[in-house]
Amino acid sequence: MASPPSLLPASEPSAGEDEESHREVYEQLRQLVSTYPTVPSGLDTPYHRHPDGWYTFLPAMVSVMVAQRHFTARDTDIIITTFPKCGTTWLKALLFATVHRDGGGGGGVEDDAALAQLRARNPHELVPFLEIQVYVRDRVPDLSSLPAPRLLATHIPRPSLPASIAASGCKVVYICRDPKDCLVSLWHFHDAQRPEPRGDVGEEFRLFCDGVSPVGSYWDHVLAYWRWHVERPGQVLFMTYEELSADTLGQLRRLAEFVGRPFTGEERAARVDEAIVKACSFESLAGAEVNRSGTVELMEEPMRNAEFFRRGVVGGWPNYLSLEMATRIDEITESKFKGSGLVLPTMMTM
Ligand code: PAP
Repeated sequence: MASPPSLLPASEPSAGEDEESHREVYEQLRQLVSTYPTVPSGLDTPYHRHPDGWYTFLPAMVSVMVAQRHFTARDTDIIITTFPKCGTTWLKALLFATVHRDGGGGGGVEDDAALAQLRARNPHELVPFLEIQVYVRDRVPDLSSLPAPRLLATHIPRPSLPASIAASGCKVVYICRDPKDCLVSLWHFHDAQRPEPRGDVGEEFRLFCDGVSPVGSYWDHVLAYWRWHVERPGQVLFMTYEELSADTLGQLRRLAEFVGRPFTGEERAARVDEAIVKACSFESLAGAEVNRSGTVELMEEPMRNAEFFRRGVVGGWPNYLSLEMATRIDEITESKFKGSGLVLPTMMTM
C-alpha cells in the first residue's frame, strides 16, 4: 500500500495559493481575538475567552476560527474529537491502523503497511489536528484533492466546531476519560513545557474546576459531545479511555464497525485486529524510536513525541490528588452530568 497522503500543509505554499490573502485572514482574526477577555492560564501566556464560552491560547483560537470558516467536511471524513489528555494519541493510532490496514498482503500482519507507518511516524503526524497542525502558519491549505477517507482530529468544543462537520454527516469519534486522570495528565503535560515544573497540582486543579483549561470546561466539552451522540448515534461514536483500556480489542472492533471497516472473519482468523491492538499499545508506541526521540510540530513549535506517552494507565490520580480534590471533581461531574444519561465508569460517588 502506498503511504496515505499527508494532510499537513507543506512548509512552502503551493503554486496558486494566495499567500497574501491567507495572511490577511489570520491577521484580521488575530486582531479580533486580541480584543477578547483573557484569564491567567498558569502558563506563560493567558487564555482568551471565545464568544462561545470556552478558553484557549491566542494562536490556537485564531486557527479554530480559520477552521470554522474554511474547513469543508465531506461525508467520507472521519474526525476524532477530544478534550485534551483523554486518549487522543491512542485513538489516532487505532483509527489510522484500522482504516489504512492492508493485512500485510501475502507477508502476514507483521508486514501491514499502516503498522509500518505507525512504527515510523507519531500518530499526530498521521492524523493531524485541524486547529493545531492544519490551519497554522498563516495558511489555508486546500484539502479538497485529498482522497477519502480523510482522518482528522480536533479539540474544538462542539459549539464552535466547523458547521460543515455536522452538516456533512461524516463520522465523528469522541473519547473521554475520568476527569481526575485527565487533570493529572494535563498538569504533567503543562509542567513539562515550563522551565520550572510547578511540582504542585493545586493551581491546575483550581483552574480545571473553574472550567479554565486548554479548550474550556472539561464538563461542557464532554456533555456537548455526549448529547450529540445521543441525538445522532449513527454519526457520533462516544468512547471512554477506561472502556478502551478494559477491552481494547472489543472497542477496536466497535470502532471499525462504526467507520464502516469491520474486521472480516478472515481478518479475525489472521489476527489482524489483535495485531493492531498490540501495535497501538502504550508499550509499543512509547517504545518506538520515533516516539522516544522524535518531535512533531504543534502550533508551529516542535513538541517532543515522548510528551504524549507518560504512564497510560487508568486510575493513576490518587498519586497526585488529595481525597478532597477527587471528591470535589466527582461532585462537579455528578451535578453537571445529572439527567444526561452519561455515567463515567470510574466516578467514586456514583
Ligand atoms: P492530546 O490530547 O494532547 O493529544 P492524549 O493523547 O489525549 O493527549 O493524552 C495523553 C495521555 O494518553 C497520556 O496519559 P497519562 O498522562 O495519564 O499517562 C498518555 O500516557 C496516554 N496514552 C498515550 N498513548 C497511549 C496508549 N497507546 N495507550 C494508553 N494510553 C496512552
